[in-house]
Amino acid sequence: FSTTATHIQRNPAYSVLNSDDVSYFKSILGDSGVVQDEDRVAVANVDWMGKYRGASQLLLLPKSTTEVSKILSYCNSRRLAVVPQGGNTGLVGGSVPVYDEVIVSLVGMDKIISFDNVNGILTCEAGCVLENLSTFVENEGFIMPLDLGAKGSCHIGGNISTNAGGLRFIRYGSLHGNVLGLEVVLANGTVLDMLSTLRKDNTGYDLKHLFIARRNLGEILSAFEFMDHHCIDLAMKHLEGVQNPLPASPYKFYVLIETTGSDESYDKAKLEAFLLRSMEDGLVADGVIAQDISQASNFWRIREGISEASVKVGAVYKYDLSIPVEKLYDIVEEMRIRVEVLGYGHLGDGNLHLNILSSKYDESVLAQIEPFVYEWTSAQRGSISAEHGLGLMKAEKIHYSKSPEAVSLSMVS
Ligand code: 2HG
Ligand code: ZN
Repeated sequence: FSTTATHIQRNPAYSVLNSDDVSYFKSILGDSGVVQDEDRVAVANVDWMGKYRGASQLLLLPKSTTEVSKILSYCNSRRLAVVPQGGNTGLVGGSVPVYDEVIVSLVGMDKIISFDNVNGILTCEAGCVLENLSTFVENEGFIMPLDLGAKGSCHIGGNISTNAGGLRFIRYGSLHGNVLGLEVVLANGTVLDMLSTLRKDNTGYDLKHLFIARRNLGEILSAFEFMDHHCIDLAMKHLEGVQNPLPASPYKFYVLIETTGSDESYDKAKLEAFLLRSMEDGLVADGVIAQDISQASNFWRIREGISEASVKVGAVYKYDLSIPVEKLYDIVEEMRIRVEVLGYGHLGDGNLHLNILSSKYDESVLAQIEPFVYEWTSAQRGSISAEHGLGLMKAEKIHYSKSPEAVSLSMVS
């Protein structure tokens, strides 16, 4: 064989592994997590094409984030070079050592942690084999947005680290666009918890049933907006020239669904069937479908005009929160005990716009809202800035949504 990496010189600043190092690793991983057996280490030293080959003496098999963190923290302090390894199916020599790096294989971290079948969110460890994940979600009626030839061996961690494209890219776009959160161990062992958007607990609130719309309309759904009746009342009162398409309807919630497919008559039939079925099932009490562009823009005018209508009252305090969809409206109801509130937003993204109305800006009103809103959102592991940004308003509040490690990392990067 030949290795194409020989032009890279081993950096003399890296230490050479010794027996104390091996003893330390055994103390954290146990004997079975520390592999020195020549045959087993040899397999991990070479890529599957036999093209790239390193000379590592040690293969480590952590089983948890804590163990990965301890390994990296130790290697960092000892200046031992490390190569992380997943399914070792790469084509560019990225998953094997070049010299004597310690190989940290994620093969033992192959657990599916949770699957939220309301929102279609999978949380799993980095060492899960792609095909196993596909089979798992397919049994739940979903599919992975990634498929590729090496699926039987490659790990999702490696897929994400290389932003693997594969066979479904044309439909679902890049894998990074499908990753909602990550837990990351930095080279110095620091654990960065950026998983917050993945933590769903599914304690049922009726709003989650509205997600059935998402499943039924699937590929043609292009907007899924919700607003409570306070929003509709306010829009009717303050916006000129808009009409309530459901005039005699004292319902608590309204949803505006837009579909954009390639065949108008097919889309319309699908939407009508969905509405009919939802009404029969009691999920939806009443609904109308826009018959032409001008009706459709009237519907949109109501939804888009809520923000504009909210400032007509005098003063408005605006919060832009990402919250697990099942809990999305709980905060609105909790706030309503104290102040006048509008709840609306992008339900499809779990993004609530919480608007608090007041006759004037006043410290005593603000004291009713903050820090409660931020603390509540933080306790749900939500985000205090879903789409509007932090700005002057929330520059000092970032810690409610990001760990100190993540904040300090973004300061230096
Ligand atoms: C919207 O979705 C905008 O209407 C504005 O993001 C939200 O004013 C707001 O709170
Ligand atoms: Zn918005």
